[in-house]
Amino acid sequence: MPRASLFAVSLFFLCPLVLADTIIAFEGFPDGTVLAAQYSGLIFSNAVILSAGITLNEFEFAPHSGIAVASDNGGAMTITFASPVQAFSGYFTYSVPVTLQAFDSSNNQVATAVSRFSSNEAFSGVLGSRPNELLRATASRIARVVITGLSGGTSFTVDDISASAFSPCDVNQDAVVDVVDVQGVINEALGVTPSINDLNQDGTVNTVDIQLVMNAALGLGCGAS
Ligand SMILES: [Ca+2]
Ligand SMILES: [Ca+2]
Ligand SMILES: [Ca+2]
Repeated sequence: MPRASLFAVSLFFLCPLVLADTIIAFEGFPDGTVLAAQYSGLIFSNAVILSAGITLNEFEFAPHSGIAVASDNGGAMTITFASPVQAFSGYFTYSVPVTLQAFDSSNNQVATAVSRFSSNEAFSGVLGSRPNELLRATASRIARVVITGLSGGTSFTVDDISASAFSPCDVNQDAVVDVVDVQGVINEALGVTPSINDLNQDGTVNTVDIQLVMNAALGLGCGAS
């Protein structure tokens, strides 16, 4: 077997899932803070911080982390992402069924998830339920998620939300950095395809960028700047 093929095979088996995760625990804000653009890369609407011992009934709506959560405030909670993400999740405690919808930038629904129970508070939740159910939506390009409980809000809490953006080294944006991405950036360096993935931002796609993707494909992380 030629050396090039052997190398390709080893890259294939090593390919890790390389995602840039943003996790938000909602800690550190005063109780009652209305969320908007406090977290970089995300814009919230209809979301408010509730803290244990103040406005949060933590005995029913136990935080998944710390003392604070976000709650739907006045209507369905919406989170818009500055750059598309390919997964969104959060831990939900609810007094009515909750629907998580994900939309792309053209407003097409690309994923949906529905709570398992009609309610899951610690004491009042239906039999068999527990607080902090993980709801998750995955799609290739999520621009926005809408989380709906009661139309007027104040019907669920969410904590420890996670949004996974594409790694800059994931050239073809399929959520895996592997030999296909290495080949993609090689083609750009050779001028076969347009030079898009200038990962170190030095104005040209060349061996330095190829090396960055190769390192990422080998599980060494994406050192893109
Ligand atoms: Ca928390
Ligand atoms: Ca890829
Ligand atoms: Ca470069």
